[in-house]
Amino acid sequence: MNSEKDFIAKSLTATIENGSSEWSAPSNIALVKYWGKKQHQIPANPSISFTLRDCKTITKLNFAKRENDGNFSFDLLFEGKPKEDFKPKIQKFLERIEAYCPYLKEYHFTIDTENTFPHSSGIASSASGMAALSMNIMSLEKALNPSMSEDYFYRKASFLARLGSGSACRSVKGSVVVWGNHAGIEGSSDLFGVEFTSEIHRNFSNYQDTILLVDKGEKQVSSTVGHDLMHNHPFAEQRFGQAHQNLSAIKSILGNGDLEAFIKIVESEALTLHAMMMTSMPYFILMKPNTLEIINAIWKFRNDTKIPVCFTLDAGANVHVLYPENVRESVLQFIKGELLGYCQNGQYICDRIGTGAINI
Ligand code: 2P0
Repeated sequence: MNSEKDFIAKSLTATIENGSSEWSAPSNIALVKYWGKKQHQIPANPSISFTLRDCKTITKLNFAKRENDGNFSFDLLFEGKPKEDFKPKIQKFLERIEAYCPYLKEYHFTIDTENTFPHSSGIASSASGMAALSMNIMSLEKALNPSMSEDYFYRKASFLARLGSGSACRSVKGSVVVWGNHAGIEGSSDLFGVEFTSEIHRNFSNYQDTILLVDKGEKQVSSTVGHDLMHNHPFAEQRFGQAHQNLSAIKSILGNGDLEAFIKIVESEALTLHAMMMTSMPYFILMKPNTLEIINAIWKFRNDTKIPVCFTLDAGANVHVLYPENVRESVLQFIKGELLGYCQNGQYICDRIGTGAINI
């Protein structure tokens, strides 16, 4: 499975009139960031992420056979109610994946979706949402092609999710997921995410991610636009090279449990991501003053206590606070005492490493 052609559905031997499936898929947080892409969501550099456990999208798909009139036919419900605003994104997704799922126009779909995290919390639901929908589409394809292997099922789900939103391909399977060709990671691919299967040191088991909601407003610049600004970016080639090096380094770190080295790479990646935004043309800043307050407070706390807590950032102002399970109590006390004042309405979400999509 190393070419797009391998993902064109074949052997659709069964006839399915109607049915339903339901999957949850989690959000993920990148350690080495994806920022910059080629056509069809092919990443400009490889990335690696922790899969989250509790921040997820739950999507139910009903399907009923219909006359193929050359159009896609679907209703979209968000928390049980029709949501017209989400439909164009789904329409675009279906158009992108149609070549690989030629059966889609033969069905009417009802897509009923909800998130476990608060709506417009500034946590992107595109990764978990596109992954959950892709799992459901693969459940239908598996019903049409009962001989499909489990390996193909998950790979194609990740492949489809990628076409919906790049980072969504890292939300399908595994606790640590690599997406993008990397010389040191066998089986890694630009087409889909793969589970990081090397041994992971116990320092990282049940690793904690507390998400501090600094700003829940609409971002001024979407990720899609941000990715695009890496074309002709003056530092692009250096950055893509650095991501390869950082992925090699983090691969060793995940094996040897060196938390000091982990912190250096993860924080540098977060700041580099935002540095790319600040040095794009046009340039933009997604961090807020409170993002920097939190970063400085984390550095001071770490310096004073030697507790291995660090931050990372997504394409937004929120801060992900990452730390090992054995320092949970002291870090939560620090967060509650010193960081919540920087959060919008004092809001935060306690999450941790999870394992991927779940069939409900
Ligand atoms: C990541 N981000 O690796 C990076 C770091 C945000 C910061 O991938 O245009 O929603 O749908 O492929 O996946 C967010 O961008 O962008 C993202 P598209 P996506 O997680």
